[in-house]
Amino acid sequence: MLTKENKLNMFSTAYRIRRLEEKICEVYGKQEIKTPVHLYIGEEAIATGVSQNLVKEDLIFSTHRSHGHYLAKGGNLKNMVAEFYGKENGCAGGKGGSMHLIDVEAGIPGSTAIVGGGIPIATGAALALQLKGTDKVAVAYFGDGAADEGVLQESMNFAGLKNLPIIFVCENNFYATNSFQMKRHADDNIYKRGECYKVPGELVDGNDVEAVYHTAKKAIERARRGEGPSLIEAKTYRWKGHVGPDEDTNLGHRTNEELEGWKQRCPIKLYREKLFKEGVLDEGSYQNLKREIDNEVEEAFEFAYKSNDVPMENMYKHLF
Ligand SMILES: Cc1ncc(C[n+]2csc(CCOP(=O)(O)OP(=O)(O)O)c2C)c(N)n1
Ligand SMILES: [Mg+2]
Repeated sequence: MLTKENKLNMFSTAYRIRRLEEKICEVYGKQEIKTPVHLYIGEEAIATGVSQNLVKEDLIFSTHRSHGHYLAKGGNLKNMVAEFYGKENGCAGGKGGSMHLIDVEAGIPGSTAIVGGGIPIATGAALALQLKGTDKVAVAYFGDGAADEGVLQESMNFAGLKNLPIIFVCENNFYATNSFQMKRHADDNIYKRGECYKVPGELVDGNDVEAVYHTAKKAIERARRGEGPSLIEAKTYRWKGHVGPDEDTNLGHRTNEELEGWKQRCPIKLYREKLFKEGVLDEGSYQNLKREIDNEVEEAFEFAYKSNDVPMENMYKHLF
């Protein structure tokens, strides 16, 4: 049963991710942030619902589209924004940028921009968690494009073989850069692809925070009990272009109508309406919560802007 506190926490998380990225869009044109940004706007329900089931010691492995995963897992907001600005106190020392967020304390050992690259790393981490005898789990986030990579099959096979505590979470937003899912996939069945490796799968509405929460809960509890891996396919939609703050319906691979249809199903709007109906939120508490998070985001950008650049003597540190 979700408590009022759980629900408010999830709403705050989803709204914080949204606000962070809206702010990125507002300032990106100033050219102060040089890192490419792959925005998660429209997909916030997934990281939010999954992470509500996780504790600090659980590990998540993310992708090029990592802001939501990082924030939902409890990654430090100020150090994240400082990373966007390439500052010394950025979470990756100012040298990783938006695609390489890391907060070891929060259970975010790293993210990788190599499509599918995080999947085998998460699988290895799950093996480590198992060998240590913990009840902690690893989560591998990846896109429908990464589902095309052979390493997903290899990793699911290994996870099934070893009964690993891992949850493979495919965020199916129907596009890999500009390429539509059904121009790449023989069948619309990502969630079934683990069946032959003893990795049961479930399909979920990736715009419904609580649906994601409940689906992830089942998979995560199963993994904690030592019953092995699961695959979740969450269908959703990204509002912005593949990379950067602008929309991309002018490029010809997807239509304005399609985008507008999904905007009607905004995960945050849907959840806000549900919580208003249930009496968990009212106009006053909603405005207060928004104000608090807006301020938090403003402060993080101010902190980042005022922080020091990476000093020259550190430029070649951590290079191999
Ligand atoms: C191995 C590899 N191939 C190609 C790329 C270039 N690339 C970056 S993101 C991306 C599309 C990924 O699509 P998907 O997995 O669906 O994630 P989404 O961007 O939709 O969240 C591609 C092809 C890459 N980074 N790594
Ligand atoms: Mg995709």
